[in-house]
Amino acid sequence: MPYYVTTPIYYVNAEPHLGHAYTTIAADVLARHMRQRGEEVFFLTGTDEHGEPVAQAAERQGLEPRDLADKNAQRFRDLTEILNATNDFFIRTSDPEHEAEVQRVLQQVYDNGYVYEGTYEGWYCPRCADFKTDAELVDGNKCPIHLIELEREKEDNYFFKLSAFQEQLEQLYADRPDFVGPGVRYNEALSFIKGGLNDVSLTRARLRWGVTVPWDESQVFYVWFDALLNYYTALSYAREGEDLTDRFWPASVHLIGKDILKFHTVFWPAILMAAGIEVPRRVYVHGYLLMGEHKMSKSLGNVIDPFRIIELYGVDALRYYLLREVGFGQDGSVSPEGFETRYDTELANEYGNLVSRTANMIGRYCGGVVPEADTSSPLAADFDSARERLCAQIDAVELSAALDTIWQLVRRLNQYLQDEQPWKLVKDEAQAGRVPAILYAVAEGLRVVSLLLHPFMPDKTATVLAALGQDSFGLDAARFGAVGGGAEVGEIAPLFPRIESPTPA
Ligand code: ME8
Repeated sequence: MPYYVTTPIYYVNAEPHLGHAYTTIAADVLARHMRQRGEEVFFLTGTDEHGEPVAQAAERQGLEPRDLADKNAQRFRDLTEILNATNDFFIRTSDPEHEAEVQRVLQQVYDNGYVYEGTYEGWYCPRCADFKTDAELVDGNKCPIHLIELEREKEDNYFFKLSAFQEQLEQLYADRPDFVGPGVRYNEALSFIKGGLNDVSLTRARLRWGVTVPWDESQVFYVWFDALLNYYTALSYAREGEDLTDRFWPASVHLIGKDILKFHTVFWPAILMAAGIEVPRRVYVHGYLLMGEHKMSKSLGNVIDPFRIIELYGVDALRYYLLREVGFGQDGSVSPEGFETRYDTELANEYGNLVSRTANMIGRYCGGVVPEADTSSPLAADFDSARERLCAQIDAVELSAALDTIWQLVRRLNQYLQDEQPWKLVKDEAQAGRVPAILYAVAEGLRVVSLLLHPFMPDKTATVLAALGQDSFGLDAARFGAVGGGAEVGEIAPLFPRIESPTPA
């Protein structure tokens, strides 16, 4: 079945930070892994450009919303590229094709009888582009996420009859326990629904920066409906002259952070039902990257710049660190110190050293060629069961668990070398004959583990695989013993060289 994975589309009201990089990296790991399995994959990311958050940020900077959007959309595109993300398309909600498709779908919702005129009054957070209930406010009348004072807003606009989907949504959750993952987020979404759904405002009367409402051109659509629809509209124009909707819809998985759970697990399926479109297969919700105890966020100003880390340490180290340090699905703290520790102890000492020791020994003891040997190594069973486990973990979007499965193999190989000590055996005439089989097993293990690791660290693993004579990345080849000896092992420069940590500015 084709695999369609998405990230949220990011607001262009500010520059990208590490939190945005996190979701894009995770989605890229899924996309790359599924391609390794031979699936047909479509991977979408992009930018959310309409609404108050962007209009207000532009005003603060003395810019037109479109100019701010152009500037920051380019920064998000740059991020996608520097992260080595293999997205098939980058959507901008200011694309005219997207706008036309939003109008078409929401007109359908209107024609189906799920829209009415009303007056809205409530606490509105312009940064969230969302109304808050009294129960959600903190410190009097502050937004619980952005900690800014909120104002009460009142306006006449059009409402979406979310309440009409109470039963259908409950049924969806009953029928599909994996609609939302992990389980704790499924429960959160379901209890929100069971708490009783109120209708929501679908349009804004005061704002100009948005998609015009086709049945009342004095209004624009509320940015969240315009934004959510990106996942669907992109397929209609991502590839010139081709409509990919039938092939890839419904999406396999929408990856999101927990800040936008309600929109994706409640509003999104409801609006699709109202338009008569199939709902996605799954929404997977990851946790927050924290700085100390606080969510890393542009409004709190405690953000880490991913461009800077990549410039210093390379993109693969960052990709690895984020998925290793923070259990995917949970919140977790990140820090420069934590990053450096994992860089030194795991990337340089465990994987990097394994690679250079293996290449050196094959150079010195085997004339630089992976020895031909019996493929029935004691390592084979561990590697093959790990591959199965990894695929199941990726299917369940358990990315940190998947990375741990791989890392146990890296450790298994280091342990094997430590136990066998081929550098001692070569000096003992009675034992030296065992060395080729040992080095074959390590080289073969390294080849398999590098294939499994490829989606997480595409550049470094490609270097290792090329040195081992493996130039394709399909998972079919990731079986221990699938390749015999004979590969000429080239020179491999240290994969993770020591980096002097920069002095704080
Ligand atoms: O919400 N930890 O855009 P946004 C982990 N435009 N992930 C984080 C993070 C953190 N500290 N900070 C940001 C929007 N993210 C809307 C989405 S989708 C139809 C519209 C990631 O720029 C995470 O994926 O505020 C989060 O959900 C997203 O960035 C929010 O990005």
